[in-house]
Amino acid sequence: MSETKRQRILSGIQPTGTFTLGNYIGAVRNWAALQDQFDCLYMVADLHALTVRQVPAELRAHTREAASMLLAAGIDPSRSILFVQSHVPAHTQLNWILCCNSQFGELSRMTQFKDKSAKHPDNVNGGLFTYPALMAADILIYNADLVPVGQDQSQHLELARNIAQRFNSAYSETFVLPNGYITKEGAKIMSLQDPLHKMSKSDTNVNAYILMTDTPDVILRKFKRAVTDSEGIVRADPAEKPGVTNLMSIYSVFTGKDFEEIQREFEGRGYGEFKEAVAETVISALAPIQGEYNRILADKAYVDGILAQGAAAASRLADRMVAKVYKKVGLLQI
Ligand code: AQP
Repeated sequence: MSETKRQRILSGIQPTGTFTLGNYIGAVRNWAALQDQFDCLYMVADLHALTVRQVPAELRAHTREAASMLLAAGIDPSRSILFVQSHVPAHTQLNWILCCNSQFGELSRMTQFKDKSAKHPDNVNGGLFTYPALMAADILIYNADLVPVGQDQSQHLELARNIAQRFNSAYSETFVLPNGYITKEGAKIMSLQDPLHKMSKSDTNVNAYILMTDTPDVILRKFKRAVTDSEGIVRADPAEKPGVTNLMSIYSVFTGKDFEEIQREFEGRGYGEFKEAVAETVISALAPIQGEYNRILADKAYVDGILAQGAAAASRLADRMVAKVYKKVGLLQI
């Protein structure tokens, strides 16, 4: 009896700060579940983080913290490959080849490049511009079939497909064309202070986000301060009531209730009570993860051991692909 090969998934997260509730709901929470169905590679994308200026000591700390949080959130190193991007040099080797197969015009059209350039006008660097080629390398180097992405990354995934297709037609079939994997719970969580923008870990306003490590008091306080509107009715309306709708999305994720049920539950009750209920569900959902996280983070040797094992396993796959690509493009093999 022939066994069907499991599809391969690759996903990454930047160690640009402590993960937010947005990172958890939109990405990390789903990663653990995907392990049942797919062969998964999960990467702490430290090289991508460098496209924005980082404090070296903080980047190092955040990288180990990110790995610890992924383990705490259920990534199982005996089933998945968990690694740090810079520990697998093949990513940067393939990146150069893919940069040489990307066009200036297509890279210029990336909205993330435009957004981040506007956000950091003093540091519009080459890495920020060629970021999508490195992201393409991250995916194509493992022949990943599926990439779980939020809407914000779909343009980059499309570009990765275009680069792969261009390479395949110039040099013969080499890369699998990756598809986006949209999880149904992949809600986009918005800033608590400016609900028209997504919740981001690098936001300068600490009240804009809930961190995965925030204490119950801090979580409650941040939700109490969340921007809503003057209507005083808990109902979903993304255009007119983005703040309340965002809180409803968060409540829905952790309670499993849909918007109608939530609306009924809080009928005739004010925003104060609603915000407290949202905070309570988040506090209890995060408590077990926080406990695990603190335990794992304290065991540096364990985390580093997992990352070394992950780097070795990822390198075995990635080095093979780079060797193949170098040969195809005509680099001399000796
Ligand atoms: N607010 C969000 N809601 C849902 N999903 C989100 N993600 C990020 N923010 C939200 C998802 O998290 C994954 C990893 O993201 P990343 O760290 O690689 O970069 P990012 O998307 O730029 O995340 P941040 O928190 O906004 O980081 P900074 O502030 O450094 O730019 C991705 O799958 C993303 O969709």
